[in-house]
Amino acid sequence: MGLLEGKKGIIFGVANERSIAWAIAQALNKEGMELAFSYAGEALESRVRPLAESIGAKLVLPCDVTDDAQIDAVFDTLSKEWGGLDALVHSLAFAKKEELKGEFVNTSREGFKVALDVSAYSLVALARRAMPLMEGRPGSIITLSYYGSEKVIQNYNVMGVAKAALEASVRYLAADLGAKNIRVNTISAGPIKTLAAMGITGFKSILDQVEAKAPLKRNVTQEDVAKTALYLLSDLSSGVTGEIIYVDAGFNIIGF
Ligand code: NAD
Ligand code: IMJ
Repeated sequence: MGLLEGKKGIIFGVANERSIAWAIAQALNKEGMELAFSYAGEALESRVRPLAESIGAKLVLPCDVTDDAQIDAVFDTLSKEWGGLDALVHSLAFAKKEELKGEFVNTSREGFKVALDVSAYSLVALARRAMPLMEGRPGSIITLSYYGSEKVIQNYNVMGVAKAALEASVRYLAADLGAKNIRVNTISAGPIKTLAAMGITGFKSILDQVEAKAPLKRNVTQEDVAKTALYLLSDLSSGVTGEIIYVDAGFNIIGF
């Protein structure tokens, strides 16, 4: 019997087969969890639906996280179809392309607002709706962060500030939701070649530096991240909440 047999989870953030969220979905499904998926915008439905169907998922729902009505609709459907929820995966981020180059000091007011809204506030919005469905299950919520929240990384700019807000939100949410036996944690992943890393100036050089400096002398894969997600979303991590777990081949512990 799988670790997650009889449990139900929703995955936000699959764009294609390279998405970290897709690797997490496969790992959860392998352990018996029934999954629902959301997609951001019609263009992505044709990518997400076949992936979801390949693992027998029936609920594939539209959800742009900047739209409260779409978020409400997702949780209404979950409430009607499932009547409860055990796991939520928040694996999404967005900043305008022009904000991810040049100097952070030039971040526009609108660029700051968009990055923080999509990449950080969305976790709060989703957690609040998940709460009544998870109450007494116990529940587990995870999100994905990056080291640029704590150290300055070239071109990451306003996304670094958004990830800092995301990580702080995880701690405040963990404090609020703990009494309901809902845990909230972050995985801080090393760089991985996904859609969110495409066209980023200097990305290859960052991968090379991780390989050279990280204790494990390699980069991490989506599967490395998915295995830690499985731990955080299962009873194996029953005593862990409000944490940042690094899946970065150890890169963050190295000074110079
Ligand atoms: P990805 O492009 O596959 O996933 C990003 C997802 O964000 C996409 O599915 C996209 O549809 C979604 N998204 C963007 N705007 C949205 C909106 N308004 N509403 C709903 N969804 C929206 O890339 P990924 O690398 O799998 O990224 C997943 C998460 O992992 C992100 O939070 C990212 O910051 C984080 N992360 C990535 C890396 C990396 O190097 N790839 C490293 C550490 C953390
Ligand atoms: C993204 C930008 C700059 C440097 C970066 C990254 N490094 C890494 C990433 C070093 C690892 C990937 N990452 C951790 C992200 O969180 C990416 C978020 C992202 C990516 C894009 C690209 C396309 C776009 N907007 C984006 N918004 C957020 O238009």
